[in-house]
Amino acid sequence: MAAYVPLPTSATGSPTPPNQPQSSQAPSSFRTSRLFAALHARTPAAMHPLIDQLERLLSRPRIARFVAFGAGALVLLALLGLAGVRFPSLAGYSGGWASGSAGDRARGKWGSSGGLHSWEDVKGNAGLAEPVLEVDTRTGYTMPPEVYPAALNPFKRANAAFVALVRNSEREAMRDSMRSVEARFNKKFGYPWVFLNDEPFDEAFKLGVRKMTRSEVIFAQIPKKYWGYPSWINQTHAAEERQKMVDEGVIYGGSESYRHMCRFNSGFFFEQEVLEKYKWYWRVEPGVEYFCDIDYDPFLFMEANNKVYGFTIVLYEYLRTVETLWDATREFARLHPEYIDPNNAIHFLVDDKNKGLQDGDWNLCHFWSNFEIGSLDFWRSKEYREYFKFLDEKGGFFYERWGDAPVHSFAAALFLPQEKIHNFYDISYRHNPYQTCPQNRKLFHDNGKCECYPENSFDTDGFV
Ligand SMILES: Nc1nc2c(ncn2[C@@H]2O[C@H](COP(=O)(O)OP(=O)(O)O)[C@@H](O)[C@H]2O)c(=O)[nH]1
Ligand SMILES: [Mg+2]
Repeated sequence: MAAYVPLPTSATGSPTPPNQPQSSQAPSSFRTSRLFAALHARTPAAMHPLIDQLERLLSRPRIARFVAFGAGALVLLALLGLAGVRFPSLAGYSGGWASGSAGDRARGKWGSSGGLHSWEDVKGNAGLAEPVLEVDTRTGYTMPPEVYPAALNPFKRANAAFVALVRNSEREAMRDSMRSVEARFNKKFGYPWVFLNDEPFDEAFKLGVRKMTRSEVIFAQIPKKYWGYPSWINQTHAAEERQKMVDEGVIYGGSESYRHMCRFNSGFFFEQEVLEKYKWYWRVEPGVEYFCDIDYDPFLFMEANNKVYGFTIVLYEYLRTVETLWDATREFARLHPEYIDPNNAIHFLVDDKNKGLQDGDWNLCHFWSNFEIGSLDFWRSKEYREYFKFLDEKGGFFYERWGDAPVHSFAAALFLPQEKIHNFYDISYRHNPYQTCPQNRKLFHDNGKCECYPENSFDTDGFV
């Protein structure tokens, strides 16, 4: 049992502790023996044999060197940490903040491609900043910072807006759409909302939709010239044709306002003064729903990939409503063959691979235009304006019930090279009665990104 030895006040002149093996390592042994003497002094007697054992071990030169090296490495790591050098976390997420792409850094610890977002990460708080606490002068509480994702999103935004043509009576359905869009996407990006209406928006509508977003909200009434019968339309004939459709049970067959709406969406929405400053739009209708988180900016995607028109759902048109639209389009193409892109998407419209626009039958396929992400400049182009004017003069918006969906689809499929049209397969979208849901479980479902069933997707269900 080692006897009590008082702690030396300096290295020189201090007594030699007992049990100190005399070896060539005298200086370091001497330092360790002082340490062990101190340990003896501060620990209960029951622990002393253990301490002695440790001391004997450390007195062996190889073990001493090993321990010294380990301790040195630990001190170095601690110093680097203090200097602000960050190491990738060992907690299991990939793409630490100190390395990887800009996207990896922006996604931070939540954006791991491996999908390991464990609470352990949070407990570890690796790489996270100390919150700036501020006293709320109203309540007196010290508040952690508010986290509004759009304000933290460091990336540039596109010149874009949501556009919704909507009636006052659709307020609640519009609010539902906004809730979904905001939660899945816009909370992180903060794009403005533009609401259009042929009538003045009432206060309840304005208040109701403003409550659904922190983004800018703009309301505009559509001037009368965009929502009414043009001079060349024979309204008696139009009424007779509507009546026929009513008798045949055609959906919206008797509706005048539906026809004004389709004509407006075909030819005029992109001309509205409130939209002049924007380059991109995302169309949102009341009552639609999104089921997947949209974590990237689709507008920037469109820009980066040179896209012009984006869709989610393709379906067949109701032939009775568009009986002469295909022929009118062919006639326009004969007048302006220079507007038809050589690499167009004609085989989206014509099944027979040996036939083209002039000799092929339209398969009735069209992009369902209640969802669109697109370039406003495409609709503002000379080709499209002339095409719309040509169609408008035919009168089919009123004598039949031409929809903006087939009109937009023909223009996109014929005037654009097909690679400028994009299927947003990753944007899970519902407009009654159809919806899409991405199929890849690993990318979209096993990681909490989507809330839909891949088997309940229009792509796989087919059209009935
Ligand atoms: N302001 C206004 N919006 C309309 C009118 N009719 C339809 N809409 C809007 O136009 C879009 C398409 O109409 P909707 O009734 O959804 O047609 P569906 O999707 O073809 O069944 C929706 O955004 C409607 O809110 C109208 O008379 N006035
Ligand atoms: Mg609709």
